[in-house]
Amino acid sequence: MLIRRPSDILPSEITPPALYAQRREFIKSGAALAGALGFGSLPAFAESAHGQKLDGLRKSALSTDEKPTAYESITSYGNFYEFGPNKDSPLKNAQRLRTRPWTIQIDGEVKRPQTVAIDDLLKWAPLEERIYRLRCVEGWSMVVPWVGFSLAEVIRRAEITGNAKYVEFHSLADPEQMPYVRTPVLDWPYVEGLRLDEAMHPLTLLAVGLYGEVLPKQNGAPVRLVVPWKYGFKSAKSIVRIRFVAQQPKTAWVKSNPEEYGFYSNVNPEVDHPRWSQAQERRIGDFLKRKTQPFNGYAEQVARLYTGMDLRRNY
Ligand SMILES: Nc1nc2c(c(=O)[nH]1)N[C@H]1C(S)=C(S)[C@@H](COP(=O)(O)O)O[C@H]1N2
Ligand SMILES: [Mo]
Repeated sequence: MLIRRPSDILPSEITPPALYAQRREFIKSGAALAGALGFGSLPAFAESAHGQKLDGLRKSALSTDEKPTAYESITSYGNFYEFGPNKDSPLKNAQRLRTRPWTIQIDGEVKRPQTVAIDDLLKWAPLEERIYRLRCVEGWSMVVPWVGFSLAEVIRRAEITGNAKYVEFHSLADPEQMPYVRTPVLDWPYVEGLRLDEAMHPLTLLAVGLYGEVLPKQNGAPVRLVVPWKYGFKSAKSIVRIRFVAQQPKTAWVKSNPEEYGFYSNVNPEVDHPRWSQAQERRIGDFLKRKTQPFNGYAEQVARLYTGMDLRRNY
């Protein structure tokens, strides 16, 4: 079996997905069908399946007013290397992921390490809909109506010690459920990290849904990170551990190729990837490319986190 490393895939090979006619109408009819079959009152946080509504969502003032990318595109085109190297591998292969029972270990520099069941974690804060831009390091972007709450809520409950300076996020790495964890694409588990102030920023989201529904497995069910001003790979999927640490984490991408992927990975049109420019991006569903914005358009909210830092060196 020939497995290409993600870093060997050229941006010229990345094609936008087909345009789909069915959009939200499809979601609505799916929910109506579930209702007609008597599943209308499914517990909101059961295993993900299309049509499972999340109720009582607040609208967030942090949302962009741009038009969300089609549901079918968001859920069929993405990266989740535990399930394979192609853009449609996650959709095809992630359906075998079991998202219940699911626990998240919260440990490291905390006063009281704990293991929280996902359904308990979900009660820690009210769920919001947050529409964010997502910019992949490969040069494509989407607008995603996520559902979740600020990671800051978890940090507040975690009772961190004064030594906590960074946060690590570990994705599940179970070869029984994730076939490509047997292959050396990355040094598993997928580990990402943030500086504590980045993690505390109100924009930093723990997502448990999209388009008003339970998060699809291919998008990182049951819980994933979303850091909208950074390249997509910072947003770890299917998280099983949140660890507070004193030293800058060694992330899976930095370990695999430090020349190409830095710890910060803030979206920056002025700093090229070694093998391609980052000046432009293709919004999925659009034909023409558009200019990439510093910090993915979130500069006003986050640029102050990096005052005095050389963002060419700290890419
Ligand atoms: N565990 C894990 N998380 C991951 C990835 C991955 O391969 N494994 N890919 C990242 C990349 S490169 C991107 S662009 C986003 C894509 O997520 P989405 O398809 O849900 O938008 O997930 C990120 N999170
Ligand atoms: Mo990405």
